[in-house]
Amino acid sequence: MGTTLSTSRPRPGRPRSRVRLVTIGLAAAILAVPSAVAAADDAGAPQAPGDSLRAIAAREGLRIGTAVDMAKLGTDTAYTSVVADQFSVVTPENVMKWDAVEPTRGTYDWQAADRLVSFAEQHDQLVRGHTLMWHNQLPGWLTSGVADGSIGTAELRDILHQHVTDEVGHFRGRIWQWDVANEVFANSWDSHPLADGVNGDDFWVQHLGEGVIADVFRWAHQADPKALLMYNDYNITGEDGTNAKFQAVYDFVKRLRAQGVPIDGIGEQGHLDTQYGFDPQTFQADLQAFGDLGLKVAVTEADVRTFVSGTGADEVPTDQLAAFAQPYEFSAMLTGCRLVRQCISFTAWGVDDGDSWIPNTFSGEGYGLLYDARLRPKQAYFALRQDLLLGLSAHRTDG
Ligand code: 9MR
Repeated sequence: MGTTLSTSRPRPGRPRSRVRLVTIGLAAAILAVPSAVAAADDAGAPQAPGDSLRAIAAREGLRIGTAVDMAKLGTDTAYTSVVADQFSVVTPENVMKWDAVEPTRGTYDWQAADRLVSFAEQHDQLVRGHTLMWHNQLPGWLTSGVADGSIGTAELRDILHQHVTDEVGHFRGRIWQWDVANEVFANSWDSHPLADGVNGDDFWVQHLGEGVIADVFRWAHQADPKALLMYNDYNITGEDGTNAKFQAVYDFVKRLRAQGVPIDGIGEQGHLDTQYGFDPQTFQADLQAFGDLGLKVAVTEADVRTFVSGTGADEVPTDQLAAFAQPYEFSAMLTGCRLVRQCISFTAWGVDDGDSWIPNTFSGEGYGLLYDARLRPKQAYFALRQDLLLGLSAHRTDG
């Protein structure tokens, strides 16, 4: 299982002298690197500003990420600068999904995805590949073929195998983490959970049986033995208030590991909503439990939504306290990740509130991300930056 591209994180409790050096180094970096994308270091790679999220987090070996909208990257200059300056790992929000890469059967379109991977390489960023087996955003030719019976079970399995082999193979050596299987476990509201908690109504499970979950990991591993292979889902760190989904995923991946299935990590998506409770202790404990299985963990799609009035950059939380809950929950998720040594990256699901899936899915809600629609950093952004800085200066009274 792959480790070449992975970062290893220091355990909490670093030697004092190193912390002091790091703090001084950071101060120097903040003064020395005023602007980002335009500046280039000796190796030719553009440098991020010293006070950016990515620069501060790099000092503790953590990658900070964002989902990227390829309709904006490279065309919207301000957006592109934020992606380059602030983040050290990127996830394609949509362009690696099956409907995007193979809209017509047998004809691949890698253009947008290739462009993101090249951008990442030019900006010293890693890439989270998203996603290989998911019930959503499947090409029409596939879903209609299954629905009308022209694609039978054996052929469907071959098609999935080919898809995983071709996509992972296409990007071989250039993807840090792959979200291999996405959202196959049942939530409390799903109607047909299987005995082990897998969602019996999931498209792939329904048609190919739950054994396919282990198979996609095996196929992905064959195609790129060095990529970190992740299972990615939401509500798997107690957000549903019961921890039942966590337990099901935990038991399942423990069995997969015991069977030698090449799964390297768990992606906790981190889609929170201020109207529901959030328990940072459970969040951290669940991430730690996955880590203790020998898995890496990552927060892969963080956002914290709330009810809003106004639109665009004038969007404000309707409940004044939600304006505090939003940065708090972001901060608590980052802290939970940082306290778990196996947590290798923390990714927000988009850059700004003007470009988020939230308002399209949850009527009346928004305000979920780190930047507003005019790309001004919000309190959540500053909270994360303060948290990261505090980590560097935590021992400053020592000397
Ligand atoms: O953010 C994505 C949005 O643009 C798409 O329309 C949507 C389609 O299902 O998928 C969104 O991303 C999802 C991600 O791929 C998997 N986890 C949930 C995310 C939000 O729906």
